[in-house]
Amino acid sequence: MASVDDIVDLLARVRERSRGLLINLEGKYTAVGDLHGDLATLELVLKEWEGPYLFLGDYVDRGDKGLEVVTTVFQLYLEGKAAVLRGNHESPIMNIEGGFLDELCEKLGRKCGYVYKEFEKTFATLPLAAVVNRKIVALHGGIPLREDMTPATLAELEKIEGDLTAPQNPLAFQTLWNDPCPCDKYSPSPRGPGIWLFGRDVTREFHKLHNTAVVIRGHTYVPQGCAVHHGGGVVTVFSSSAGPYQKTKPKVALVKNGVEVYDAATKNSAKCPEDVDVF
Ligand SMILES: [Mn+2]
Repeated sequence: MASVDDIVDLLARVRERSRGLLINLEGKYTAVGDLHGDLATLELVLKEWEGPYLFLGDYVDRGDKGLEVVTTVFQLYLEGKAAVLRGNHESPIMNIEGGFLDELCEKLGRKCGYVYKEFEKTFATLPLAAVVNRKIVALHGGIPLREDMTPATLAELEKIEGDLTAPQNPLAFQTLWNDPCPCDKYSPSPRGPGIWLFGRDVTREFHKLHNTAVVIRGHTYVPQGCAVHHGGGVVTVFSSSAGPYQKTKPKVALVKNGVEVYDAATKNSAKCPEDVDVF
């Protein structure tokens, strides 16, 4: 187990290397969905799948090895072996109830509050989205909607300023929290106020605006570990079998000019259900 000083130093280095809220990537990536403290699956992915890796957020809470997972992911980032996006669980609004703060206190003792504040500051600097080879958009939750309910652009995400701790900005918040629905337009999300389910028209318009093909994202729990939405315009990858997700078969995706989903353990090509209605 790393010491408090080592963890605080690692977090400071991640903040120093921050490249903004939108990053551009080139090449072939192994994308990894929600891990939620599942160190065993992370280790399996690092052993069986080649980097560089593209982590889609939700490293902590629910599983009991969130600290190990998030520090491993950050270490890979500092070594230039991974791109690391923010999930809705990289936030104080989740970590008090979700288990990560308790985990820090169990593992680090009385300095846990101080270390948590360092995590909080670091989470706020993580990118909200990545564009791979100008074709594939990676983010944790979903396409954010403006006040007039049209899709926001990546350029708008890039320009977001101000305090992103919670995050307070509605477009940033929705990028971490929205989900696709098997519908045409949009509807309020059962996840809570300010969160939306977005439909086929939103996805089509978003890809038209950016000349992109696929949004790859995590966030939605599906027992199969993956799902395809909106005729392939959105792909969900889920990579945790920790905590409440023990029955999941974790998936990863190869991302280049398209998105191919595979079972993380067997390496077989995955059959992902289409247009699942999880809500
Ligand atoms: Mn999530």
